[in-house]
This record gives sequence, structure tokens and C-alpha cells, in this order.
Amino acid sequence: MGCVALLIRIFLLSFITVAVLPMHAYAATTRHYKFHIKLKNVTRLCHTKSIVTVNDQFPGPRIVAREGDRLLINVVNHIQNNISIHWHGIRQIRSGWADGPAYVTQCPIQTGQSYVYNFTVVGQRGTLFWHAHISWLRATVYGALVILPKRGIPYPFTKPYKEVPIIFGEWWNADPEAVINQALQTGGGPNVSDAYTINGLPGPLYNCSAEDTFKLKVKPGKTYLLRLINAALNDELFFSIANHTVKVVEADAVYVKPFDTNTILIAPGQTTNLLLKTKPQFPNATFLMSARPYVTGLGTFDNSSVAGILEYESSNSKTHFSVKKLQLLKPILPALNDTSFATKFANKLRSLANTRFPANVPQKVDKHFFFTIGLGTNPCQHNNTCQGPTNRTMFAASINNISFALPNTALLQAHFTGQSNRIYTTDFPTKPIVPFNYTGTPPNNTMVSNGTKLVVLPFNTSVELVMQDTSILGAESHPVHLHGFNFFVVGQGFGNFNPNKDPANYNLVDPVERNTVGVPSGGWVAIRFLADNPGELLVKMEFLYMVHALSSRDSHKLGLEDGLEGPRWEIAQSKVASPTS
Ligand SMILES: [Cu+2]
Repeated sequence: MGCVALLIRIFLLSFITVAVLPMHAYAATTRHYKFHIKLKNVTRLCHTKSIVTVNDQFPGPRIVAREGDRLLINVVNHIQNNISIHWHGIRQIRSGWADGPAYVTQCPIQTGQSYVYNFTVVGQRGTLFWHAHISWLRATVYGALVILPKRGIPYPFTKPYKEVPIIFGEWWNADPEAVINQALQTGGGPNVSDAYTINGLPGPLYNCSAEDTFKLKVKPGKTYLLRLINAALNDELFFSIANHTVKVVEADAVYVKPFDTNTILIAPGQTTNLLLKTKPQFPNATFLMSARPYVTGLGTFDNSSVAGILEYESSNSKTHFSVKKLQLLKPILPALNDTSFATKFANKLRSLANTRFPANVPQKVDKHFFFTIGLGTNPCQHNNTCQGPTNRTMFAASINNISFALPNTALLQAHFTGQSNRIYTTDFPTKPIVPFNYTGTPPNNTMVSNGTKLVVLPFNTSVELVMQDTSILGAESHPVHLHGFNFFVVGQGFGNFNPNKDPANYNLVDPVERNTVGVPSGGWVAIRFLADNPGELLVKMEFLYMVHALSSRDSHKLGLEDGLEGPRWEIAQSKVASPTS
């Protein structure tokens, strides 16, 4: 599959001296869920097709737990495809086997088999989500994962009257597996989606979809907590509600300093909690809430808009008025390529950084990494005709010009059974082997190398990673996701990162802490984190056109591409085939 990944393994020198976390009086609960992976016929945009679901639900069931709870989720596979489920954003402290990426932390669950995911939610509360982590099954297999604070612990903001998940997705009329398989074969970008969805519904801006519209019914004068989740495969999305301001209070299950805005930007893999204070009186109108993509690259993309409706309930139930007669107001969203908005929005996100919720930003750095993130090419194989970007090449995503090759043994298993030598090497370069003008005129030779390479870090290393977009085959914003860790976004900028000047401007006081960040188009982002979670980190990039891993290894059946052991990085690309994230 088109993906680039880097695995960073964190060595815990003694596995015996694992500290036991102090237990508070709070009684943690074990919560049991059962996920039956089944096919179900679903109709959207007047197309009926069979999709993969959990328990016949689309989107899938909501998982709710409190901080400190243990989750036991038994996944039973009733379909022909292999599957695995990833708990996106969960830190998985010493529970790497439960993270879910197929061929990384586990072999996939085969037809007729089951697997119990067993993990405890430690030190996290907020909105996350779960999704399938093999091939493109996550196009329909996803759902909300809500972590409430421990019992008796309030939110650090107004107690909401109600809480509502708002999950963005992407819908293909074709079978998503066929879409990604074709892209992997030709080396071109996958066909773009036919619609975006809110909670599985495309809404009134699409043909044939007025009945398939998400409606949020609210009362005047109340505060609602909207738990936004971007479960789309490829696209960063702008979102706005007509004539309403929202307050951002959390990102990736970490509280932020609250700020008001009319529009938010959310990358695939990110979550954002918003407070919506409804108007004090019944307004004689209904309001569209709408999302559409933020796009910076050269490839084709789905430029359509999804919408739901915010509908006020009249306090006067006797008036049998018709909602349909009310004026419908529409929000104004930024232009599709509004990088200025994206930059300003990113800069507004700050950690709470108070006594209760400190921002433990590493102030000193043990290990520096500089990664170029971008596209490249692999040769077209077997006398085929390819499509990326020429008929003799296939698009490949790369980090430091190395495109990740997904193994066919789960990496964590290889490590655990002492067979890592034949599965991966630990020589991933900490910086580009051949430096160049990353955002200037691209080099003529765009070929990447392919391999399953990782970096080994001693336990408790404090790490700074600068990720630099490249202009090879087009500069583009690349969302990057780290498994098993949150990181602090200490700096970002445009052009080439300057190690002599840029660190002076870092925010080491209250930078936002999250698990997914966008590398700015034609720019760079610097993150810091403490490598305190033994396991394996994957730095992975998935691009629209990147199909590299497959091109040289026929063992890569499609879709194998997601996942690594334990904590991992994934770099998803907007508009690129990103099977994971
Ligand atoms: Cu994840």
C-alpha cells in the first residue's frame, strides 16, 4: 500500500522494573464490548451496496469509558476479509498488543476468528475514535471512543447540557477495497470519494440525499458539547455552523485553552471538542453545519461539501409550525486552499498548562531527528503501464527518501520472538542522507529507496522531531499521526527549517499536545515528546499517490499497509491514499 513509515523502538532496559501506577480511591471499571464484523446493505447517494460494519451499524457503535477504566473488546470476524481494529489516540501504556495495526502489532483477525483487545485508559480523557487498521476497511469501519473524566471530576469548562459526536467520513459508491487495490496496481492516486458524511449521512447538498441528513435538534439557551472526529481517509476538513460561534476546548483528548471561532480545521485522525451555546430564544431559522476539504497538493480530490442541519425545538409545542418553512442559513467556509486560515487556526491551539493539567514539554533534547516528508517515485513493475506520475513510474511516499515496506510478519511479534533480524533493520537515517533545497526546485531524480527500517531509542529519551515537507511532485500539507504517544507542537513555519534560527521561536510553555499534526504545505513543524512508553513507534506517511511499498515487493497485497508495533507514527496525507491513520 502506499505508505511510508518509520518505526522507532523504545527500549525499556529492564522489563521487570515496570513501575506500578499509583491507584486512587476511584474504582476503575472493566467494560466489555463485543464487535461482530459483518456485511450489511446500505444505500447512500441512491447507490446500494454491501459494506463492512460492526454490529450492523454505520458508523459503528460508540465506546464509552472513564479515565482509568479497562476495556475488553472482543472482535469477531464474520467476513471474508482479514481485519484488525485500532484505538486511535489511546496511549496503550505497556499494552502494545492491543493497538491494532495489522502486521505491526498483530496478525490480522482471519475469517471466523476473534481477538480480544485488552487495554486500560491511563491519564486520558476526551474524544478519540476507533477504526479498522488494514487496507481501506476503515472507510466504513469506525466509531467514536469517548473517555469521560473520572467520576466526580468535572470538565474544566461549562457543564454541557448534552454531548453529541459528529463523525466525518468519506463515502465511495464503489467498493473502497477495489479503489485502493486499483491505485496500488497502477501507482496512481486512488479514485476520490463521492461524498463526505456526517455520522454516516451525506446531507442535502448531494443528489438523492435530503433524507440522509444528520439533524442536531437543540433547545435555546443551552450548551452542547460537540465531539468532532475526522474519520475521513484522506482529507483535512473545514467545518462551520451558520450564524453560530463555537468554543474549542479540547483537541485529541487533551484540554486546550478555550477560544472562540466560527470555523475549525480538522485533519484525518484528529478530534476536536467544541462547546456550542445555542441562541437564547427560538430563532426563526434553521442552520446548516457544513464541512469541505482544505487542499494544497496537485492531485485530484473530492471538492464536495457535506452538511447537517442544526434545528431548534420550539418551546411552544402547540404551534405546529413547519420546520421546512423556516429560512435555512448557510455558513461561509474558507477557500479550499486557505493556508492562511490553517496557519492561524493551528497557532490558536494551546495547552491549558495549569496546575491540574500541566504541559510537560521536554525542555532539553537528547535526540534530534530531521525528517523530510513527501512524495517520490518507484519504477513501474513487470512491464505494466503505470499512472504515477508517468506510465513508467509509481507514486511513493517517503520519509528521508525511504519508503516503508510493510512486512508480512507482525513487527511486534518479530521483536518479541527474537526474529527481528530478518524482518527489519534499525538503520533508519536521523536526517536526510543527501540534503537538498527541500522546498525549492526539486531534484531530477525522484526515485526513493524501500525498506522496513527503524530507529531505536533508549527508554526516557527526550526527542525533538522536525518534519519538513518537500516540493518533490508538489508541496502538500501532510497530517502526521503518532501511535502510543502524544507530542507537543513546539514550532512551525514555511520554507526550509533553519536549525540556527527557528528553535529560538519555539513555544516551550504552552504548546498544544496532540497525536496528529499537519506538516504545513511547503513548510515544517517541530514536535517534542518523551519516549516513555516502551514499544515501537511508527513514523508513517501515506500519500495520495504513494504506492511505493507494493511496487517492489509483491508480498504487499494491498492493504497491508497500516500499522506498526505499539506506538507508531503515521503520516497521512490529505488527498492521498492513506490506509491508516
Ligand atoms: Cu492511531
